[in-house]
Amino acid sequence: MNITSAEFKCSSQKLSQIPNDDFLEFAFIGRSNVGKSSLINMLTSKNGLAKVSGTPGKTKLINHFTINHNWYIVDLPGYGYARVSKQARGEFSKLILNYVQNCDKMHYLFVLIDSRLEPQKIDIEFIEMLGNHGIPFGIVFTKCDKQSTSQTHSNISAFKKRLLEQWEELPTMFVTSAEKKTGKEEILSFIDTCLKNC
Ligand SMILES: Nc1nc2c(ncn2[C@@H]2O[C@H](COP(=O)(O)OP(=O)(O)O)[C@@H](O)[C@H]2O)c(=O)[nH]1
Ligand SMILES: [Mg+2]
Repeated sequence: MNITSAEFKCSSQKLSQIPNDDFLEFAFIGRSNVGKSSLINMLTSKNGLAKVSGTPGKTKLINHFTINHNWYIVDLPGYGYARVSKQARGEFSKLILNYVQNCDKMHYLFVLIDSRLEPQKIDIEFIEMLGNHGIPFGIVFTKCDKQSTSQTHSNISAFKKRLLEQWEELPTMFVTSAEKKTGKEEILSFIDTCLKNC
């Protein structure tokens, strides 16, 4: 699929404010600074579409972008940007939970994971919550240009191993670099297939 048109639609601070139409939503989420805005810009080939920031935790709203006049990319707020206490972990913001658990228009959720890191508790807990609620999701490993391919593969293997401790099946996975445009075709053709099967 080619993205020929990508436009900012709106920012919402509540589920009741999101667009009331029948465009399907493909949402992106992850820890702050994981590379969400960069990935959205890379997928849409539009550099200033989502704001890229070196300072984590800035976006607290749900941002909708209209793609090809018939579906949405949804940029969700990052989770886990504060150095929160152990107890606070796993308590994702109400806005995030409300959207991912209750938005019927959300067709698929891409969970971004920094490919440089060993499995992070907060990501594992988020994925566990998704699995428990039967939310359709895939995993996008980001920033793979920042290390060798073998290091990326070894980190992804560790992540898979961690998931298999809890789940029998692994979700769909993508390996990406916003810098090198790695994974663009794979994600866009995946979305294309979803749209065609609806
Ligand atoms: N080298 C490299 N840097 C990246 C990549 N994706 C994001 N970054 C950098 O990581 C930082 C956070 O990116 P951003 O897209 O704002 O993350 P967000 O908070 O998840 O939206 C920025 O300094 C980006 O330039 C990538 O694929 N490769
Ligand atoms: Mg961002």
